[in-house]
Amino acid sequence: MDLDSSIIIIGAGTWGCSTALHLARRGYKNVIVLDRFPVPSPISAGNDINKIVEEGSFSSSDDPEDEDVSNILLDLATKGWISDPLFTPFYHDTGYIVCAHTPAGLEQLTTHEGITPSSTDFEWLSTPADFRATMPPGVLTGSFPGWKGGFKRKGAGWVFARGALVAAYEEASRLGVIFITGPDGDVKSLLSSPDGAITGAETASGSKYTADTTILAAGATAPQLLDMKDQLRPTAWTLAHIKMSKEECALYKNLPVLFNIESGFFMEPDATNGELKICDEHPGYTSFLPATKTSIPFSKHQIPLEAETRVREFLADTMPQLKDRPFSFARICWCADTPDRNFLICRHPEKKNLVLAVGGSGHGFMHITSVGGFVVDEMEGVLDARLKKAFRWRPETAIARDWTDVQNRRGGPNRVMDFGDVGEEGWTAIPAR
Ligand code: FSA
Repeated sequence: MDLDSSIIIIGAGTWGCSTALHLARRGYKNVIVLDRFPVPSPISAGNDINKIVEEGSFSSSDDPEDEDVSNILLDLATKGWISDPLFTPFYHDTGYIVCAHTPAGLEQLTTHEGITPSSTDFEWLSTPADFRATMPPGVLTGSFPGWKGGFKRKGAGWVFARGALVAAYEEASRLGVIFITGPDGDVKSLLSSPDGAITGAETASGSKYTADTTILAAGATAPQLLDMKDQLRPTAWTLAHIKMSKEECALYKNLPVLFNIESGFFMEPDATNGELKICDEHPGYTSFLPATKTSIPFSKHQIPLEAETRVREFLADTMPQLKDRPFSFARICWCADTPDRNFLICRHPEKKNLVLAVGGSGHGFMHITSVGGFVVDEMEGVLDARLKKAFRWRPETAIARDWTDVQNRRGGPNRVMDFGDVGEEGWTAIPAR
């Protein structure tokens, strides 16, 4: 493609910034990114103190044909974290514990995560003492009732997510990409020509931006701009922070990530505010409004009280010394699942000049180093055939979609919840900081 051709990216979140970076690095000179918020957007899932990164083999699907695809994806993402100077400062190879505590959870650990007592890359932890010994004395003081799982000491850990997101944005800007935010970047609709080709986007301020190619990287809000034929389910997860003392931050430095696939996860406190993030794990929350047939994201810097209870239960099992500490911050964090949890990165089959970059499906962030490269490959018509097949437009997989499918997740009530059932009084009331 002509490096002078004009390109609009809708969305300056994780995938929009990654795409901007990859376009700029390949020499595209006429790239504009539109978003309601400046980077890091308060509603981007990537605007987070940390995300889990695992090198090596991770499969989000039970289909062996996909195995290959997850390995290609993982290899490329990992290359970015361990060798791209833009991203290496943010990766902390601290190790990773993946575990469960009920028979069904342990079964899932085996079948889906592939972790068993005989795994070669994970040491098996089978007693509470085994768990407590993975971190310095004084951190894991809990009783770990029924917990079992695997510990990978190297080749996995966490990334400073916001740092990586801002770095991608800054580098893309330095290379000439223009970011337009506020009402002038807040895309309300796609523009099309009479023959149905997409010609750009119109924003809340009434500005019309036209381009040769439009890339839709609007995450969970994409279905509001384009009929996604039920291929995306906007779903939210919940996270809370607690403030740690200076001494605690020192004690908690360089901890491995601890993830119980049916109750939650945490990693070390962040370096800026000394806050520990805890996520309660569950199949997610949708937000189906009575009048619509789809889940519509909204932003909120609070979490349901039931999520607070789950976070505190997780703390009670692992670090009871922290279980009653007030939250200093919380929010819901939106993502969008495709039916098979593979990404959806493809040219639109009917709307010419439109490229889709959506469907992170709960594992999108760790690919910030590489995912934009797939988007540009698809735009240029050179995407690897295996990825092309996995990432294709596939409405046939979403016919009569079961919006309550847990999609290989567990935790909480072990079903997809809906914010409509939470009620106005059912939320935390954490003071804004
Ligand atoms: O396995 C991982 O990389 C953790 S993904 C983090 C998470 O909160 C999931 O636990 C959740 O199920 C959802 O997919 C959103 O992301």
